Amino acid sequence: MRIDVVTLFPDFMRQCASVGVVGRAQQRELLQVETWNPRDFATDNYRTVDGRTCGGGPGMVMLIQPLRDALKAVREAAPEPVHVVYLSPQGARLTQGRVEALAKMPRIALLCGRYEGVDERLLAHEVDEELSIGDYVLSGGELGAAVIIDAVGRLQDGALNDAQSAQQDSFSDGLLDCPHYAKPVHDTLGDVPEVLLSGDHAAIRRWRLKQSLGRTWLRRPDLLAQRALDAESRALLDEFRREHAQQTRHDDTAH
Ligand code: 4HQ
Repeated sequence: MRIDVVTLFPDFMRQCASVGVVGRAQQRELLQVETWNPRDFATDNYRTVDGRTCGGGPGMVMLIQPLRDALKAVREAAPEPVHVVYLSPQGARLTQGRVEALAKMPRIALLCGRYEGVDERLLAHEVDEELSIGDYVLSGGELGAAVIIDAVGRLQDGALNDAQSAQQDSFSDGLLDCPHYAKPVHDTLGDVPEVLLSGDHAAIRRWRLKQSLGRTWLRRPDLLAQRALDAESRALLDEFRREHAQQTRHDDTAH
């Protein structure tokens, strides 16, 4: 897929997309990231891209014209229709579900605002979807765009090797990830759970699913409420809760 980023900081965005799994996806031509600087589309000698907010008060707003011309260039750079995303705290929260939908599109454009944001009329006419990466305020849309490039880039066919398979991810089934261990089996920090050394693959699968269910119940009960559990998962979560209650009682009486 192709991702076009409209940003005042194109070097930063290219750097973000050049490392790790996503950088490799670009080398393998599974992903193409292009940047467009609105400043290159400004028409005055100062290359102005922002103006005072109408109605007064502090702060600047990104002007329609340079952004409209940048997006026109984006649309004309390749034949496929472009799904334009604007990053802002006013957008819908980014979730793995939305990431998966974006990952299936042939082309998306990420519009990064600075200052107080972008003139509302440009958003109304040129933007298909407004997304937020969380309830906090950033100084620009670039980090949100980097989050989307990373999350979407790693889902491209062939970007992950078998060991990294997206199937095994936290959230791929709406649950948190299970704990992971490597050698040494015994360490002053503790021992690796015995079941993981047993070679019993069915038992290991059940243990991992139980841990995922248990941690989701403990840390993110909101995620569990959103999905119906099958009989096996219900039984495993019950087991986890019993063991957790036992553990808690034990901790309370330990001196
Ligand atoms: N901003 N999720 C304000 C964000 C943000 C977020 C980007 C700050 C847009 C104008 N973007 N600018 N949260 O805080 O995506």
